[in-house]
Order: sequence, then structure tokens, then C-alpha cells
Amino acid sequence: MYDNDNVFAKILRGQIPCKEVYSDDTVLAFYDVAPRAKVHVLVIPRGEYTDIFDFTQNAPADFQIAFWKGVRKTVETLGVRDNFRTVANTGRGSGQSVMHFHVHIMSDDRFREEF
Ligand code: DGP
Repeated sequence: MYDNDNVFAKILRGQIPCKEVYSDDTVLAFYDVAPRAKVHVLVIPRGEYTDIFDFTQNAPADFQIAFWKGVRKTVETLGVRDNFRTVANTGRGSGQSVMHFHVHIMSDDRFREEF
């Protein structure tokens, strides 16, 4: 069940400020308030979806495609095309703390050495 009072819903409504990276009709991308990489950005859809299960089950197909294009645009805007990770925490067990579907985009020099 989607909660309209979650922090990302408030960011989408302009009730909480964010440091924007990219925006279009489908997505908003902004810097994570608690970065865990040199570059750490969140991409969220402009729609009421709690997580990746809800999103892939219930969002219209063209909206889902537009969302992933927004992720791509965000990566291009950040200039991290050759070194980034996407993470979509899902469910409380994963540590998902905001129940509005979001994708983390993270880029850091140390990633090169980790695998
Ligand atoms: P997750 O653990 O996957 O649910 O990630 C939620 C992220 O959202 C977490 O890394 C911190 C970030 N976050 C929480 N509140 C805010 C906020 O008010 N502004 C911004 N920019 N990020 C937030």
C-alpha cells in the first residue's frame, strides 16, 4: 500500500527540497542525502509505486520504458557511463527505507578494485 506521506512523495510535490540532477515528465533524479559513494544519486518515477515489484506489475509499459530512459539520461548527465552501479533495495529485509520505488546510481573509483 503506497503511503502519500513518504519522503520521496514530498520531494515530488516540492514540499522537501532536493539537489536535482535530471528531471522529465516520468522521472526525477537527485543526490542522495547520505551518500555512500563519490557520486550517489536516486532516480524515482513520478508515480505511486512502492518498490520494483509494484512498479513492474502495475506501471504501464510505456511508463516503465520512459523510467529506464530517465535512468540512462541521469547516468549521461552525471558523466559516469563507464563506471556506475544501479541498486534497487526491495523490502524491509534489504534495508529499503523509503517505500517509493527508487534506483540508486552510484559511482566511485574504488569500484574498479572491488571485483
Ligand atoms: P533505500 O535504503 O534504498 O530505501 O534508500 C533510501 C535513500 O534515500 C537513502 O540512501 C537516504 C535517502 N534519503 C532519505 N531521505 C532523503 C531526503 O529527504 N532527501 C534525499 N535527497 N535523500 C533522502
